Amino acid sequence: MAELSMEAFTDTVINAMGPNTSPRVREVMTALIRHMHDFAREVKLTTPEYLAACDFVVRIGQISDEKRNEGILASDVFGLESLVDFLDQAASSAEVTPSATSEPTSSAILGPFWREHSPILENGASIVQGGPQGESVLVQGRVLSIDGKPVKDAMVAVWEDAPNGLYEQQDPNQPEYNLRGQFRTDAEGRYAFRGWRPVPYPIPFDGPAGDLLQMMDRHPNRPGHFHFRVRAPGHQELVTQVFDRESKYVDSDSVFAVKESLIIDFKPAPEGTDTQYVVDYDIHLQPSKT
Ligand code: MBD
Ligand code: FE
Repeated sequence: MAELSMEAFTDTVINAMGPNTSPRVREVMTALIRHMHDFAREVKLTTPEYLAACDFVVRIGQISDEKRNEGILASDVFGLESLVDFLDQAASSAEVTPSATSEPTSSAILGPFWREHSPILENGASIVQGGPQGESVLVQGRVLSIDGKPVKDAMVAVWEDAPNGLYEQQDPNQPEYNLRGQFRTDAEGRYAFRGWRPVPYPIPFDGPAGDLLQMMDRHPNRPGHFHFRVRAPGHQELVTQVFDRESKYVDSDSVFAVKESLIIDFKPAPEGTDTQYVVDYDIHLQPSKT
């Protein structure tokens, strides 16, 4: 058999897909195969390098469990989760209605530390259950539709790392669901919670994601941030993060999630209040797609 040309070889692999493949799978796989093959040709990938890449994928699986998602972490280091977030947001802001009085709040990546079923707490309650102490902050604001109307019964889920730079599931010394909570907005769309002023921290770098960072001579740090996931009747879900303007690494987030509109200010609280800082933060949601 004559050797196939490089290009013809790629077509042979693509054309091996059968007629029962769905159109989307065909579209995605065609592009994936083409880009993978072009990539290997461009860098003249060697067999040892190819085997190292397979081993990298194996190690992502081996180090992952219900508390550690190395797949998300490694893709974050490549900027892939943030790129997908940009694409998603560009697609959904193309449909912003003319009656809108404000921009929808920008999204940001979910990351590897989200957990479903965090405690449902009263507005104004603290998400601190124990663990290391930090600087206290009260975060408060309203959830509004982009036409300016308050959104009642939105569930605002928040999560953050502890003042030692570890999320609850990374740290055996923190109570289960520490620094996580969900808050239901009232008739004016208000939510409020107390927590610690988030601190910068390194993403876990003792596994394959860390090896990647090291190979590329990059640091593992993220600026201090709160995560939000907001789900409300009649509105599109919002997953985002807000970043402390004064935090180190705001300009060099290791996972490329910072957007200018998501940078917030921690204001010193008035004398005599029971918190050191206050953050006022309104969230603007887009109506559901019809
Ligand atoms: C995080 O805390 C995070 O929020 C993201 C997106 C990636 C790694 C660690
Ligand atoms: Fe995070």
